[in-house]
Amino acid sequence: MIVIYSEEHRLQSGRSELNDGQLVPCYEKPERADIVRSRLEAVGIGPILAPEAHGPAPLERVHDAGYLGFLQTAWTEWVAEHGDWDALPLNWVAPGMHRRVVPRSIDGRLGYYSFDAGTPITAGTWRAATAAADSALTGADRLRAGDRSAFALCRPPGHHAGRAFYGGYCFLNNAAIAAQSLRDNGAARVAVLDVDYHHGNGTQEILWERGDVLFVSLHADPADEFPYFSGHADETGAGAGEGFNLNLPLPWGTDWAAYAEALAVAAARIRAFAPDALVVSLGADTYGGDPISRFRLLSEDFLRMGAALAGIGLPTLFVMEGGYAVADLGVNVANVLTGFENA
Ligand code: SS9
Ligand code: ZN
Repeated sequence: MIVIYSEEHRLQSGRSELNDGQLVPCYEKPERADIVRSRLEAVGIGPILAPEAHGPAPLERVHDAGYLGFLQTAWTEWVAEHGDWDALPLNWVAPGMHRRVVPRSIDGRLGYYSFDAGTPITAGTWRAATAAADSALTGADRLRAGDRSAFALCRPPGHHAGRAFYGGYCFLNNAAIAAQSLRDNGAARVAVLDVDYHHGNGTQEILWERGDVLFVSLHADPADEFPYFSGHADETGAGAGEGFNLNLPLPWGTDWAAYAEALAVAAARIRAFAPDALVVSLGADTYGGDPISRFRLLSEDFLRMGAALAGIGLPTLFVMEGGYAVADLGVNVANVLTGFENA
């Protein structure tokens, strides 16, 4: 399968994130994409191609114009105010406060447009994020051209980014942007299946009122796990989207046997929806060795995951999301794609 990859991912290289009360080196780092790329080369998955630029229009189909403008200028404004150091937010709105007025202050706007302190904006964030979105869009183009599958090796990831917010290492929602592109170019229905360990709260928010794009997510129970305020089983969509959002929260310690059962439920729901294409938000942080996650999948289980995804029987665009056990990330991601191709 064709792999779409941009060197521009390196431009997102934050110094630190707030984790467990400390500023620690960013888990979401350039080495992640490097090791995936080299493993794909080693096992012969490819060719690996650069993305085509798609311009601002497909981003504006999914994200708020004010938010996109903020992301483009945030770094310059931050440096003018505080100097050359990663931009992190420090204040958020609480119930009873107001977010009617967009703050003039860059610090105020960082909080206004975000939901965590783990997602630094750096000099290269906008360029890296747009290259990742272009990779997902180029992958969507491949499906339209008739490919059975494609892999967009996106970095930074996207599934936590909403219409007008960033967080969870994500700025632009690559999977939602690709799904919208498929819709805008002839697909009547598209399904997004999120297998990252964390709930894809951004994708859910973007697709909440959509009956034409089904969102299904397997993830750690938000009662215990980031992002905490999204991902419960009773979140089913609203308006035209009622019934088109399926969350399958799973407990800490989930292994392949339990995961496979939930994946079968997800697959059945997607087949019943009968979409023209499937976008898989592919996080490998369900791996037992992941440093910030608590599922117990083994490397060989990712082969089984790929085979199960192939069993859904749809043209499939894989979009890279999380996975922080860097040494094993290449093997785990390549295993999903190999399992899919060999099914
Ligand atoms: C764990 C902090 C988790 C955010 C994780 C975002 C994952 C994106 N102590 N912080 S796939
Ligand atoms: Zn994740």
